[in-house]
Amino acid sequence: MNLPLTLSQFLIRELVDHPEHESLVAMISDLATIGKIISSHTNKAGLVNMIGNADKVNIQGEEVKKLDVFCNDLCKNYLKQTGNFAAMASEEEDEVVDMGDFGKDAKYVIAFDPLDGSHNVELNLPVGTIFSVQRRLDEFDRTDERQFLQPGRNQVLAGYILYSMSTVLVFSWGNGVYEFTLDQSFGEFLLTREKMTIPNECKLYSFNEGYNKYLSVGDKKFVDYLRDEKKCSLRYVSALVADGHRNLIVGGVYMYLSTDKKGTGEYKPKLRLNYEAKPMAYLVEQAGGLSTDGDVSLLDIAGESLHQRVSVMFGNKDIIEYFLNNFKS
Ligand code: FBP
Repeated sequence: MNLPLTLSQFLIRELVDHPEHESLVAMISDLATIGKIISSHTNKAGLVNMIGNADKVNIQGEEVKKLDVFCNDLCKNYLKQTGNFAAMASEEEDEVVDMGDFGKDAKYVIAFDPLDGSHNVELNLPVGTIFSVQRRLDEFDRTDERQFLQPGRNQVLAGYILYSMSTVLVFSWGNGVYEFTLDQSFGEFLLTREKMTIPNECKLYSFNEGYNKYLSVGDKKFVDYLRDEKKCSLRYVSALVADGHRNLIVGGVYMYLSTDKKGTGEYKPKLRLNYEAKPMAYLVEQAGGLSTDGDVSLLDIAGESLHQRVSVMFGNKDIIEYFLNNFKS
């Protein structure tokens, strides 16, 4: 039997070649375990009363699902045991979480969207976990939110786990993007793509077209250009991880642009900078693509608050450059 490299083999090789990557290797190993556990729960969510709302609203004012709570608690409690992280931020936590005594001397902080696209759970559609790791800053207390307000270029590790037809772990620690696919039968992640590069062609655009009328003039012209002139096909799963994953493989542009739904002239973004935009942008740029908030790279934005939202566009290099040169307001 010709088995692809397992994640364990990959990590051991990395450790032999780069002993200084010991913490990164430990982190990926722990994140893979989290991925296996969430994968097994998403697979049987409808059978074990894990579908539906948790009767809770998060700091973003969104209904929290039972599976959101499960995934958040898992990330928090499992990673507390590892001692790799001093603090954690999460879409489901109002404040920065102290990672306990084991994490008191840890050199890293981690931000999560524990279950991205959770509205898809009851529909049996793809969801994902997104993570972003940065170095702990010595000048601030470990639970100071400024730990998380570093520009995305400071990330030392970023990635996601997509729970779909199969479960895939995609990550980068600054040396290209790797994809491992979980073989559920024996519980190992196997290497399926390495040094991923986003094709430099734009056949697809991913955007909620229902919001077209709420866009700024420049953004609207760009979406119209993609659809009417460039003849791109629309593909939209409505889960950032799934849409981002597809576009990373086939090329194209993903957009969650600021909208003015109330007609007040104020354009509001939806996606969160620290645990959605930053890690996805890091992967895309590692794969040779580009990202922008409409003005600068998403990796150059130092946040101002933990749950800050930002306008998001990422994709292959040419199309993002075309936007910046022709449609930027
Ligand atoms: P959650 O992390 O709260 O699930 O929200 C983020 C998200 O689900 C993205 O994954 C997705 O791209 C977007 O919201 C979909 O929003 P909309 O339904 O407005 O297009």
